[in-house]
Amino acid sequence: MTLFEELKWRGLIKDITSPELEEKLNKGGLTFYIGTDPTADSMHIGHLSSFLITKRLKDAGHNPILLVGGGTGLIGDPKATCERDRTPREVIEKNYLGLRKQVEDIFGFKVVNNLDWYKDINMIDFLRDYGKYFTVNYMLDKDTIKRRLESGISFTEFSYMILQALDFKYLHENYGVDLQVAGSDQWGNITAGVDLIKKATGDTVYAFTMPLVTDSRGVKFGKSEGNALWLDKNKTSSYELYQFLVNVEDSMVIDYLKIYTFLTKEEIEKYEEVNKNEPHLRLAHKKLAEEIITFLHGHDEYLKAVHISDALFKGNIKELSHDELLDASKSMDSYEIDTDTNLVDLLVDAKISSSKREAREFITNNSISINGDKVNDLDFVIKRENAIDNKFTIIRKGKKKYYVILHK
Ligand code: 629
Repeated sequence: MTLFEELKWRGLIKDITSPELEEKLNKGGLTFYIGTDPTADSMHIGHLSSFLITKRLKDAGHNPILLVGGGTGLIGDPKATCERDRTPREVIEKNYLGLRKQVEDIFGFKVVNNLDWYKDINMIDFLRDYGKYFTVNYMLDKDTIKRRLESGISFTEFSYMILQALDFKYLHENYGVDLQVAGSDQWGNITAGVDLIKKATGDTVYAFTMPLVTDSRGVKFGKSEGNALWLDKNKTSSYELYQFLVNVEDSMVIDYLKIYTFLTKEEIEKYEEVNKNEPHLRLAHKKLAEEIITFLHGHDEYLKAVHISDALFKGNIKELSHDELLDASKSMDSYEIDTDTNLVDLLVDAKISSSKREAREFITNNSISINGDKVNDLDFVIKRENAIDNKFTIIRKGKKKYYVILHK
């Protein structure tokens, strides 16, 4: 398979600016970039599918540049729905530093900051030297802008595409960038750059976008969880990531192996076979988790996530270290208490049981464990002095359900 055929097979090509791009991608040697704005100090799982393309293209002989938008982050890429709040400069700067470090740590490729070339452009020069290349009609015709005319869009966010176009031109002229890649939501911003470069320099540059990754109901990958799945393991532990990944839909797991791993076509087809014949083994799911967690945080983090998962499955929380318990507790429903509390009352207050009668039933038939020990005493009291680290008590109900009680 050529690189382009492989990207197609993996479902990683949505739109391309020109058919010539296929041959150029297969030949290698293109300098390309992908950008992200510092809307937070970490990327989340939704960024991963598109950012992994940098390694795929690098491995195929292309030259990656990663951009973190210290400048565009101050303006805000218009969302389809509504105007963004204006984030304070110091927050953008903090996010920029966190994001830049993460991007360098995970991918190790050259990182540039578009504030470096924006900060020297004054407004008159910007309007004269760049504004002139964009007609308002052209800008109004972009899908994201069209969608926002109803709810209203500020001149600030309306101008954003000019900045991203300016980036592409700057990187083309100063770093020889001939290709920009991104997720499908970026098509308007990217083509603005392709058109600007054609108009201003006569050069032809290229772009392709990747599809938005969703589950079978069209919900963005990772968004079905209550909280975001961050690529920073201090925000989302490897165990939380593991839990999410081993529980993705059977019907989607092979597509995710194509999108999120570097397994070969032959390897993935083997997992497809196993997933069809023995789905209960969840080997494809575990491999997805192993590949993503190992890529992001190293194999030891994956092994730690498996160890936590196995211990909780067997109910042996005593074998977990303090850190492992902390990680595990982040995936559990939690409930706070500020005094020592009778177990029956707590089970009802924390909605672990629907009534005192049910709570008593659970306790009497040995369905409740406290910090790994079975408890069948109806007068049992949950006390801070017996809590792990004086801070939390882990309650297990039946075989699989865990709750963490936080002692305030
Ligand atoms: C200046 C800024 C550039 C090029 C790109 C950018 C950022 C771009 C954007 N991207 C999204 C983001 O920052 O907003 N305007 O969160 C995000 N991107 C990765 C993928 C994406 C996209 O970081 O392209 O589709 C998510 O997968 O939404 O010169």
